[in-house]
Amino acid sequence: MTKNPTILAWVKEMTELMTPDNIVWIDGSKQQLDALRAEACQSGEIIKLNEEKLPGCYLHRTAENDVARVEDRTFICTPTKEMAGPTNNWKDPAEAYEMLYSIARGRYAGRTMYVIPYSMGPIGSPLAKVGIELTDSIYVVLNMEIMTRMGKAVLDTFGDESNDWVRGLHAKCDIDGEKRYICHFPQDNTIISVNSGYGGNVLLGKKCFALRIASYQGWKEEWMAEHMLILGIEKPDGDVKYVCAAFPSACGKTNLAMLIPPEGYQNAGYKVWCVGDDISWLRQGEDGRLWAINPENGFFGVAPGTNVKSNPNALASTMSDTIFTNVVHNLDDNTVWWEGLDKNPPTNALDWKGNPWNGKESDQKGAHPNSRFTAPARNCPCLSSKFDATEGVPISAIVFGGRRAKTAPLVYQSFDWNNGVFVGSIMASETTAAAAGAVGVVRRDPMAMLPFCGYNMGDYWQHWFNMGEKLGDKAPKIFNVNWFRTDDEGHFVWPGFGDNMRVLDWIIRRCEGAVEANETAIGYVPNPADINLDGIDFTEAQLADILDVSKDLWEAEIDGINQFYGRFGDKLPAALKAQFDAFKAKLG
Ligand code: GTP
Ligand code: SPV
Ligand code: MN
Repeated sequence: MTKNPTILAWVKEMTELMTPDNIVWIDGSKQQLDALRAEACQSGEIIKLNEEKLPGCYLHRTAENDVARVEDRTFICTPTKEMAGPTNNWKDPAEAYEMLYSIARGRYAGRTMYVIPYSMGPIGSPLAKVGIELTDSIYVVLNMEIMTRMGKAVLDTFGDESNDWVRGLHAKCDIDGEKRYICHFPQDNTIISVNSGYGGNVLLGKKCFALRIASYQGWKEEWMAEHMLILGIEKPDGDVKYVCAAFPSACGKTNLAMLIPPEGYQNAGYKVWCVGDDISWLRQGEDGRLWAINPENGFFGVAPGTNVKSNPNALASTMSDTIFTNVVHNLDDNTVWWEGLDKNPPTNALDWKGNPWNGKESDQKGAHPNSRFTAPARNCPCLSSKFDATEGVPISAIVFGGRRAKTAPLVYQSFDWNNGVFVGSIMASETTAAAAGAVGVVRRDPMAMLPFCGYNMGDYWQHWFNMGEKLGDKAPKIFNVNWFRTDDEGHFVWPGFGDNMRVLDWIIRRCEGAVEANETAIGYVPNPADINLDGIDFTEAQLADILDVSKDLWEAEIDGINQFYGRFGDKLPAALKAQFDAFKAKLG
């Protein structure tokens, strides 16, 4: 399928290492994929769902010990530990290769090696990049087909000259949690993943390439790879403003990206368009502005909580050609279910582990909290007409956010770009089920990139400052949001979901200089009267409450920020320290 000597040489080397019985190059044809689906159904790897209700859809169950990303087993393998920085696990590259090869050697024996050429970003876009993933999992092939542009067309466009492509080796081995490693070699454009079959650990185009390797590439090549959704807000006059937003895993990116505006906004002629729900690649355009593409081609979304009210567009996206992972299998009509889909759980069903489950009687959850759907972007009813645009879309605002029961107000705007970098750097959020480990613990997660930055985060922050300098007065405005403030009983105060449009509206008006705001120590906070509350049962007093900036709570952050920054030693950018000092002074 290719004559590119660098690709052929690596595939040959890996073939000798892994000793597969067969080699199949994925050309992306329907015929080839249909045959693979049939084979995976036959082996039980996937289950064909009700063709009338869910055409082209399948169910897959991972091993019980393999249901989320494993941050403690994820490594950045750079020549020195300092290059990976204090927030990454590090291994010496030579030692890592030796360890990984000893785990993986010969492990394709008796199996087929699938060679998947894929493009992150529209094929041939100047912002796109190519990868090759080797895998012994048909589930991975079928997911990559949804999540990326893949197959022969990628190699045809890539040609025979370039060596600028990312090598990805995945082997299921024994799904042994003790020997599970997700390793990145930024200097070699290489990713190796062993002993997992779960999403973010094995769909190597996603977090491994499009964030960990790409963030390093972006640093070297003056662009940015970020854990950000991209959406377009169309105003009644037809003008569309694009916003990127970085929230940690399972903190609302997919939901915001596919938001349906409240009725009042719809009647006035507002629309929201989805460009991406998880990852943005951003580059300065010829006009000096920051432009973004979504490198992905599908959505690997959190299933629980997705329903006709919370996210009808996401639900619609899963109605055909979708792979469901670790959800409930409804045996009555061969469909799927998850907590929060509706109030009518199936009674004759299998839970995510494949055990008999009666949703009316069981006190156990049927779907895993990190169960997911893999749905093609083309299915999304609000997909932006710019989804395939090779130049991307121009970004007006960047929004950071996380899960904070207290402290962070519903929304605030940074004083300027550099202050926005500070705002992103001190982000903190309660952990979720998207990664193995405790849930609900507040941790620092700068720019929602803590688990995804492929180099020293001190250098990463400096890169943000440098980008801001390049962008000058064309830089997007930077905001922070928090949908997750709780009352004394622990209930979310803000209705969220579609009503987040009210906050986006304020953000856009701020970008246009159309509305005043209150200056506080942390940034500009809205006057409650400037957030449109028409049509919801939510008072200005309630709003004032979640817009409150408490001096005590923010003072309580200082120690944590100090400690966190202290870990970076002299890698902490001077500009960030200056921002921190200014913040403390303003807080008084
Ligand atoms: P990843 O795919 O892991 O990166 O997650 P994500 O950031 O795309 O999160 P997603 O949109 O899938 O939302 C995760 C969870 O947050 C779901 O259970 C949602 O129901 C919930 N959620 C999303 N938006 C809101 C909101 O505005 N308010 C509240 N209270 N919950 C929300
Ligand atoms: C996340 O955890 O941020 C995800 C899911 O988007 S995974 O692909 O597993 O990383
Ligand atoms: Mn994500």
